[in-house]
Amino acid sequence: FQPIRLVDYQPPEFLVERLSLCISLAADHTLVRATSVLHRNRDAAKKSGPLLLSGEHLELLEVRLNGEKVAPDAYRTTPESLEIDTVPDDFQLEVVTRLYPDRNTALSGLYRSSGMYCTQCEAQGFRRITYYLDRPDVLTRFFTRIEAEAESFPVLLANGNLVAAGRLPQGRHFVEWDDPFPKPSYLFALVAGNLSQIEDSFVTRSGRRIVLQIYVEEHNRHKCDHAMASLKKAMKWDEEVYGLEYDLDQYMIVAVDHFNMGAMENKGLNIFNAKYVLASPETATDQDYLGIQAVIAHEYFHNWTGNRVTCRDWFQLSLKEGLTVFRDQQFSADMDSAAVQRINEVRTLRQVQFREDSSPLAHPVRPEEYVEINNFYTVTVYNKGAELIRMLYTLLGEAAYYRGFALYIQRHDGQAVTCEDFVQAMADASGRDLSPFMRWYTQAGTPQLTIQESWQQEQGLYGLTVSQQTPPTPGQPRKVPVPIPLLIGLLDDQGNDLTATLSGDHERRGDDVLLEVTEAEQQFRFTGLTSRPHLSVLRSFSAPVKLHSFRTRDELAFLSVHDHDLFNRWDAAFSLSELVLLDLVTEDSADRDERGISDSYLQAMQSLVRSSITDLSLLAEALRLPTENYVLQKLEQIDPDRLYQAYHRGKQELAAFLETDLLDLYRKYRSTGAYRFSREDVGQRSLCGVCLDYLASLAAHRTDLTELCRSHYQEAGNMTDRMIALTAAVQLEGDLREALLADFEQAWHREPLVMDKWFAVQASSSAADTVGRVEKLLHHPDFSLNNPNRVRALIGTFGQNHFHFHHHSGSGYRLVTRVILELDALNPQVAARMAGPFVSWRRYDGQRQQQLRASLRSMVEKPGVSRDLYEVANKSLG
Ligand code: DPP
Ligand code: ZN
Repeated sequence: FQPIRLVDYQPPEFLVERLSLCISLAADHTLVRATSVLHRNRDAAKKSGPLLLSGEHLELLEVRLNGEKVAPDAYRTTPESLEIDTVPDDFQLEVVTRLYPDRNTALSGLYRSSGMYCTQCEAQGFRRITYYLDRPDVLTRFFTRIEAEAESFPVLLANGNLVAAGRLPQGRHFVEWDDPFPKPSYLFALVAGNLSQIEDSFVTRSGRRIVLQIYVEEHNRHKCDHAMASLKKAMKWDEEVYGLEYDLDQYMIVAVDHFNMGAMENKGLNIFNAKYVLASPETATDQDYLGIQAVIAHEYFHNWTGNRVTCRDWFQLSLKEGLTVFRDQQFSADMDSAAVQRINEVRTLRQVQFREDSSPLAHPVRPEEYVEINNFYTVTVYNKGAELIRMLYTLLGEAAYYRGFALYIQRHDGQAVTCEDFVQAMADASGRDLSPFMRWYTQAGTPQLTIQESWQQEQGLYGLTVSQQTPPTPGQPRKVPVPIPLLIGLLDDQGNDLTATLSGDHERRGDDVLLEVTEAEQQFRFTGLTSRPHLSVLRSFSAPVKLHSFRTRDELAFLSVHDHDLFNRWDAAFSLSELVLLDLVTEDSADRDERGISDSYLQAMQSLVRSSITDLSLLAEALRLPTENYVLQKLEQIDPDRLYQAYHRGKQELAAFLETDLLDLYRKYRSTGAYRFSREDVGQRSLCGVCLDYLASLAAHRTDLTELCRSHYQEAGNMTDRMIALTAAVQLEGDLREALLADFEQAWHREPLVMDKWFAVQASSSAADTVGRVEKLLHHPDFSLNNPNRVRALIGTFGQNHFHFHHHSGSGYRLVTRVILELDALNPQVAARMAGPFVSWRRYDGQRQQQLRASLRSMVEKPGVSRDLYEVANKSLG
């Protein structure tokens, strides 16, 4: 497989003036007639030559040029293309293809999901529908006619506005959709099915009434209200904050059961993984509610950042994704607890993105080459990409940021552009030179910051020496410094902010001081202090960097109680927990049993539990420990057994120390009233969940605590509480676990999204028999490799179960490898994702290395391996 390189980018040789699709769905195949008007691109380097179109898994039936049939010897097809030898500069092209959506298990292009037809064209699925210039810089106006049997497919949808509909002979019917906004093919969508809808409307600030529709299967109709409410909030928010209004008259969302990703922003017709649409208190958790709100908003926000202004090529993916993730993060922060929102973003970054950044798959936010673009829908492109936008926001300040954004839209509306174009608009609007900032886009890896403090009492002089260093990543042995916005605060011994009276080299951002770190090493000085301050650093996580720990545990304990920046207060507790857990993992086994965790840590956590934090979600997050998957990043060589033992010993010790406090909190906030998705109620449930999780870790020999789990389950009036109890019970081996799992299955076997939770909770269990259980679940009648949600629930979750996936017997590795090899033939995108846990094989001991490497080899060498899986496995082997 040959990589595609950014440096090889060439403008398209042809442009498409308009495209008219006639898609006729028949019982066992689909016919597509694509009629387009093409012109040679005057801006292209080449001014003559054949027309080369992309196409995969297609049966070509006919090609016509200006109405004339093209003789078969005047064109050539390969499994990936159609090349027509001689074409004039301006012409009409007609291509007729046949496809078989019912056999499409890759879920890219046109496919069937639970009786309905739907499409997924990003990144390169449109070429599975017809031969086309399937690249994001070719924009055109789409006209779509769909024909299908009327009874089974009463609802026929495509992008834009409905312009015609009518009956056809033999029980068939047709519709015609016209999308007035030129778009690249990856934004095309089609849906055909027997769907019911809920409808609402939104009046834009300029007074236009937009029809909003959510299409689902009839039995899910009652689960759309939260999605609809989220959509309306998002529309309003984007008008108020970004001044952006919706453009078409109709906005449609369709929920499908089989979907490779979360959702897709097709123009006017978003297609969603049902997981991000359907919610009722009985079937969805608070986290699901929050996820739906965020993803509905994300896809809606793409209408401007992605659709109206799109990407020139797929290397620029973060242009739309990083920006749109940042926008949905801003939105979520405004809707709910801003601190908790930020905490969760930072957890993902540290636990998933930092790990990717230090793995063989590390790549810049704007990658330079790929074998399979689907492998680059990553936390780096999305979440680190969003951090880049956030840094621009912090560096420029709010006003200049929004000016820059408006300029970007004004300049590039209707265009396909690059990351440089975005940064240039920000530079022009703020009058700053942002060229050094582009290094964040081109350089992979997580910068490490080292901070040294100095204090001279006589002069009241406080100094910081900040140095940065980014470790090498594959293909980038040497790194240069990047511009880092460092938000800090200085506190007195009571936690009061001293920054208001400071003088020194800095700007202000709200309550915080902004230091701009641009060099490998830099000094900052502050005067006007009477006593040595406490440093609160990297407030709000103002840059995606690792802080070399330089603070004492006492200092962290102080900040965890006194910092008035809520995010940093959490961060101090988190860092403290991390240090304590690391100690337990790395200390000598000889003195391990005696020492236990330090009193000062236990006291700090107790102060938190007893603190006056009123945002209960925030308190819950402060108490939640860093995961094993986070802690392991700091270890030279990972010993999964030792990590697991130490981690759980630490957690139990903490739980035992805090038991009475945890029980008090639990009893105080446990509520069995009617479900409300409100900030207060979510906070209460979250806090009770954390308490129960700690308490359950002590429950092995404690019937009172086992009973607490049981009653939590039995009294649960919603899925959030039910899952909290089930998750706790599944860690315990014994009757309770079996009873609750059986009850849950019996109650919910008709709800696929709920059954995903049932599969996942067993795959995530720390109980000793987990590998065997997962093996058994592979043969459960409800398990299917054809449903990505189910695969992610069972295999994806198991891959993150560090201890059991890395079981010393190798049984975890064998199980996942077997599934990946089988899945690769069906759905390469998802198969490649499942290989993630193998990637960092070098971090383990010799025997595990051998087993992991053998697994990766079997993937690379599999006959007929997909490019998706090949690229991931091959890069991992290095
Ligand atoms: N573009 C989609 C999203 O991020 C992914 N298919 O929303
Ligand atoms: Zn997106």
